[in-house]
Parts: sequence; structure tokens; C-alpha cells
Amino acid sequence: MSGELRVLGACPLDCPDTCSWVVTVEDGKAVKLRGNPDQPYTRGALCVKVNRYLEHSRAGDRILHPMRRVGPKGSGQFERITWDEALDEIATRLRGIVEEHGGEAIWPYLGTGTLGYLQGCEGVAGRRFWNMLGASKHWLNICSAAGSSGLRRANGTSAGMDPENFALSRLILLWGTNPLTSGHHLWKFIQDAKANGAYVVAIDPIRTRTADQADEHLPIRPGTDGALALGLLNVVLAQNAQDEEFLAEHTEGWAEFRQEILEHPVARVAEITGIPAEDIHRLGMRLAHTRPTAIRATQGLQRHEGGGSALRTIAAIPGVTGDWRHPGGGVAYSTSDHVHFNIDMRYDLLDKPVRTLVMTKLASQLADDVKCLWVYAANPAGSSPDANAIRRQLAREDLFTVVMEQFPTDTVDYADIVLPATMQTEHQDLHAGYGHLYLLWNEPAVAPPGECLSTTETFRRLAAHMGMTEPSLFDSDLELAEQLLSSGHPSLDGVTLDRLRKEGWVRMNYPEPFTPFAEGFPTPSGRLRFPPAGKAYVPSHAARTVGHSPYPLMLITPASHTFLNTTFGNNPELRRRAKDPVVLVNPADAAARGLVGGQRVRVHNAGGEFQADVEISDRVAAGVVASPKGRWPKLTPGGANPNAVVAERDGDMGKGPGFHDNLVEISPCAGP
Ligand SMILES: Nc1nc2c(c(=O)[nH]1)N[C@H]1C(S)=C(S)[C@@H](COP(=O)(O)OP(=O)(O)OC[C@H]3O[C@@H](n4cnc5c(=O)[nH]c(N)nc54)[C@H](O)[C@@H]3O)O[C@H]1N2
Ligand SMILES: Nc1nc2c(c(=O)[nH]1)N[C@H]1C(S)=C(S)[C@@H](COP(=O)(O)OP(=O)(O)OC[C@H]3O[C@@H](n4cnc5c(=O)[nH]c(N)nc54)[C@H](O)[C@@H]3O)O[C@H]1N2
Ligand code: SF4
Ligand SMILES: [Mo]
Repeated sequence: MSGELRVLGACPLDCPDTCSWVVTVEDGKAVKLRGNPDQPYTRGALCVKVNRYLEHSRAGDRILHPMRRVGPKGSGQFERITWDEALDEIATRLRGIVEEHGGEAIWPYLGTGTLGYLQGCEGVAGRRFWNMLGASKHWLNICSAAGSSGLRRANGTSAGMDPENFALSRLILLWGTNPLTSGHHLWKFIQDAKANGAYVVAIDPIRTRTADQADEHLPIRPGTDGALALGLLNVVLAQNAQDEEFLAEHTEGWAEFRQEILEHPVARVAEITGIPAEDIHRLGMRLAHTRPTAIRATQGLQRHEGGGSALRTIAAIPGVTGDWRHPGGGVAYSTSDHVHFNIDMRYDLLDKPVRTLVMTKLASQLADDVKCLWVYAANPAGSSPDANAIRRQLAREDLFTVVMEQFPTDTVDYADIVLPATMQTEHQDLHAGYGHLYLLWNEPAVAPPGECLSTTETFRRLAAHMGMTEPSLFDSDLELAEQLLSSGHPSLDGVTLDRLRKEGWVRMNYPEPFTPFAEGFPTPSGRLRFPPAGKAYVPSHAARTVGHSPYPLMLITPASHTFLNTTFGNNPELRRRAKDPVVLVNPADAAARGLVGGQRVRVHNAGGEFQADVEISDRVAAGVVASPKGRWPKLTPGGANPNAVVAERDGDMGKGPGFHDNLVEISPCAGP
């Protein structure tokens, strides 16, 4: 067809699958978006959310021009200004803040709106500029830091199995993960395994749509996973099914850890986890006698105070069973540590060391002499802990807030200056998945609408506008991509930018099948490190305090099927599909409070409250309630989402957030 073009790109969202996509462009307009049928992980399918990406990119509420606040903070009242006016005002304010308070009073707050290595995530874009001003560093720990830290302590890396090798597994534990919602492409590999006779078990406090499709569901009490791991290993030892040779050659700390396992017999673990002893025993028997066993554990599991420890203890399981020897055995959490880009944040451009501010502690750390908050690819007013405390800080008159955004989020409502940002079909980027071993290139398909600029281009213009001359501030996107690919790591041999641009995706150089730790681990000793004494099971805050708190219900706020974090929270069709917000309540808890299905309630604790409609359901056990993340507070009844009751509290590792680790009470909404 004349004027028709196929452009290869990648889904930028924070999802393990990082799909390869094909945009059909006709006469300069993107007319079709679909999953790349040639890509082995995407296999031609996107998802219910991203199928609407093109329509979303043309939505009427897209931010197309720079804006300046004209109403009170939080009101979302703005006037249109030119880029020059915006850059002038920003330059003046930044210079003033640096002069009066020092560069560290600036917080460049980068979220996970895009996982592109140029435009987002790793922060290559912007950090060079921030270094010139001496701005605070930013620690993007909101998503997976606790689990990554736990796994690194065990294995020396947070990476493990190639998820494609689940097809080779005979026993699959889906542990604190809901792939049919949060990264469904893994499912095809699980189906392949099932076709070969694999048995699939979901370990989740909620009977999710994934649990529905598993052979068995173990409804675990939230925040007790370390204990379950010990109980399962107790059965393995009782069966004498441990791999003595693997233990001797490839692990350390076994004597101590073995003792810990022996102190956790099934009966004790049943008490802690709420799972019937016979179910634990039966799974323990399967684990003892099924090779290879694969464990998929993702971020949901570690959104608890003991989340880092839970991952470390789960990582011990294949160390005991020797599953790492076998293709299709081991643990898969994230593949990010298999990606060896040359990520140089150019901290050498700083003229003195600066502090690091922590993404999960926005509310408390904003109070710590921060005078400029610069938000990009993030929506903290919708996604971060302790939403009410965040809003109190964002409302501060002495805080200069700049938000680079595509849409008028709750966070945008508090901005002094809003800068219009491009979407994925409009800019270049380099991607790696955290659920597979492919690298992808995203080629822009269309011109940016209005006056939208990419993150990289915005910082280049700002640097020029402020008279900076450091040459690396002006590197082009392609130069930045070349630098990222230039680490010399063998996994990148033969992976060139030319090839990526031509082919759209390339598998990194890892063998197929991939057994990363068959011959040892990337720790200093080359051995897997078992958890130290007393650290194998660290209960969550909720598991530890329930019963002593005025708030009796454990709240989980999992991934929503129709939104991705708060991205798409304003998409009319996806909102229609999501229906009104609900909170799942077990029949016993509903009866005890006299609640009926469909009734609007307040879910509350000392931090705040949000509203939702009761859905009475045995998908949650008594004492557990659940309400998904991702709603825009201002588009939600009561003006709040679950993060109003999520406390800002450090997890055991990586200052990980406790999104699934809060106690609440549920009460009927007053009024008509
Ligand atoms: N549709 C959709 N997809 C997404 C996202 C989204 O918002 N929507 N978010 C993306 C992002 S940012 C991420 S990080 C990933 C996260 O992907 P997942 O890790 O799958 O995310 P969650 O839904 O938070 O948690 C998974 C499951 O863990 C369970 N869980 C909670 N606490 C515990 C516990 O103590 N023990 C056990 N065993 N299970 C527990 C929850 O009930 C939930 O069903 O998904 C990505 N994909
Ligand atoms: N209650 C609860 N809350 C949670 C979680 C939970 O399980 N429960 N999960 C947490 C997790 S795992 C994560 S990762 C965080 C995510 O929290 P955030 O990082 O704040 O992510 P989002 O809420 O998706 O907001 C991303 C914003 O970036 C914008 N954006 C996208 N691409 C670009 C771009 O290229 N440039 C610019 N300038 N902007 C862009 C989008 O429009 C969107 O508004 O949320 C956390 N919040
Ligand atoms: S959100 Fe995940 S499943 Fe959906 S298109 Fe993006 S990478 Fe693929
Ligand atoms: Mo995340």
C-alpha cells in the first residue's frame, strides 16, 4: 500500500515482558499497533492495556505544551507558556536554589513510567545535567530493591533462570506472582511445561486469575513466605532428597541453615503460614522428588517488611535441591542483572559528593531541605507510600516543583511548571526486559504532537539554555545508545546498534538452554550463601503486629488487570472495564461488620483512608483484604487510592516499600 510503513518498537512500561511491537504508519499517522509475531517472547501479542496505546497517545487530555501554575497548588489550574518562558523560569529558579541552599536541595525524582535506558529508568537522561548543578542523587527503589538485595546476598546477583526455560520444568511454583495479570507472556512457557506433565502451584494470599489456572493454590498468610520455604525444605531433608554434592561444592553456611530448617517442622510452619500441614507436606514431597523445579517469584512477594529475607530464603531452595544444575530449574525473579550495559552516570561531573534521596521515602525526605522536586516518568501522588503526607509536602509554597508528563496526573496538579513529554511512538529508546534475555530498540513511528519533547532532548535544551558547555550534555540519543552498548561484556558480543535498529530485537549472548549457576555463583567465594542464623524467616510488619493493633485486617494492593501502576488510569475504556474500585472481603469479615456486597466502604488506618465497594469473596482468607493499585486519586470516589493507607516504612533490605504490608479497618461510608 502506498505510504504504509512498519516501524519496530518496544513497550516501555514497567512490566517484565518488554514486548516487541510493530507500528503501522500511513501517511505520517500511526494506524495500527500489534505485538511482533517474529519475537520469541512476545509471540505476536501485547496485552489488554497496551492494545490501547495508540488511542491513549492521541487522547484529548494529553499534555501538549509547557504550562505554568496559576491556581493554588493541587488545583491543577495552569496557563500555557512557551518553551522559552518555561526554560527561563526554570533556569532562574534552579540557579537561585543552588545559590541559596546548595545543589543538594534539588531532588531529581525519576520513576518507572518508561523503562527505556535513554528516556527513563536508569537515569542516563538528566543525570549529567543534574551533576553539573550538584543535585542530590535519587535511588529508584520503589519496585524491586528488597528482593534484588535478598537475592544478591544469596546468589551474588538478582538474576537467575531464563524464564523461557520454564517450558522445561516439571514442578512450577508461582510464588507471590500473578503472571496472567502482571506479565502474561510467561504463561505460554508454563503451558508448554504443563503439556509435558508439569504440576503448577500458586502460593498467594489471593486466589488470583493465575491461581485459578494452577493445579493447586496455597493461600498463604501474607508476609510469612520465609517460613514456608523452611517448611518445604524440612520435608526435603526428611526425604533425604538434598543434593549433597551441590551443597558441598557450591554453597556456604549449610550447617547453620540446615539447623534452621530442622527447627521448622511442617506443623510449626502450618501455624505460621495458615496453610494446612498436609498441603505443605504434599508440596514438600513434590519438591523433594521433582527435578527440575522452577520457582517464579516476583515483586509482589517482597512488598513487605521481611521481603528481602523472603527472597533470600526462597533462593536457598534450589541450592539445597541442586535444581540449578538442570535447565528448567532454579529461581526467576528478574533478568535485569543479566544485562551488562555500560551505565555511566557521569558522577565525575559532580564537584563534590552528594547525598542520595530515596524514592520510597518521598514524604519524609521532601521535608529534609528539598527546595526543588523534579518529577519525571513518575506519579508519586498516585503511586507512592503515604499519599496524604506526600500531598502535604507537595503543597508547600517554598517547594519548586517541575513535572515532565504526558497526562494531567494528580502529581501534575501540584506542579509549578509542567513540561510536555513524548510517548514511546514518538522518541528513540533502548530497552532490555526484566523477564527475558532480549534487548530491543524502539524507533519513533510518528512526530511528537504539539510541543512534546523527549526526556533526553528536554535536558539538552535546558543545559544549552543555562549556558552549560560540558560536551557530554549534548550527546545525541544514538550516541548515548552506543555508549550503553559499549561495555565489552561477552553477553553483548555482536550486539550492535545497527543490528538492533534493523532487527528491532536481539537475544543477548547466553546459551540456550541457560543454566547460569550450574558451575557456581557470582559471589566472592563462588558459592551460594545461605541465610544467616535467625534471618531465614523475617515476618512482615502486618504478620508481626496483627492482633496488637487497632486495625485487624491485612491489606494487599496488587497489580490491576487494566492499569499499569497509574499509567492508563485516565483511559476511558480501561476505566470502564475496571469498573468501580473494589475491596475483596472474606464472607466472615463481611459478616462480622455487617457489610453487604456492593456496599461503598472506607478502608482506613491512622495514615488515611480510601473508598471502595465491597466484593464479598472467598478469594481472600479471613483477615486478608485486597484492593488493586493504579487508580488516579482524583478520578476515584473519595479522592484517594490505597496508597492513602500505605505507610512509609523501610523494609528489611533496600529500604523496600511495604505496599502489601498494612493493617486496616473497614467501615461503612457515612451519608446517604
Ligand atoms: N496489569 C498490570 N501489570 C503489571 C503491573 C500493573 O500495575 N498492572 N505492574 C507492573 C509492575 S510495576 C511490577 S513491579 C510487576 C509486579 O508483578 P507481581 O509481582 O505479579 O505483582 P503484585 O500483583 O504486586 O503481586 C503478585 C502477587 O503477590 C501476592 N502477594 C502479596 N503479598 C504476598 C505474600 O506475602 N506472600 C505471597 N506468597 N504472595 C503475596 C499478591 O496477592 C499478588 O497476587 O507487574 C508489572 N505488571
Ligand atoms: N498500592 C500500591 N502502590 C504501588 C505498588 C503496589 O504494588 N501497590 N507498586 C509500586 C511499583 S511496583 C512501582 S514500579 C511504582 C511505580 O510508580 P511510578 O514510577 O510513579 O509509575 P506510574 O504511577 O506508572 O507513573 C508513571 C508516569 O510516568 C509518565 N510517563 C511515562 N513515560 C514517560 C516518559 O517517557 N517521560 C515522562 N516524562 N513521563 C512518562 C506516565 O504518564 C505516568 O504518569 O508504583 C508503586 N506503587
Ligand atoms: S505491558 Fe507488558 S505485556 Fe503489555 S505490552 Fe507492555 S510489555 Fe507487553
Ligand atoms: Mo514495579
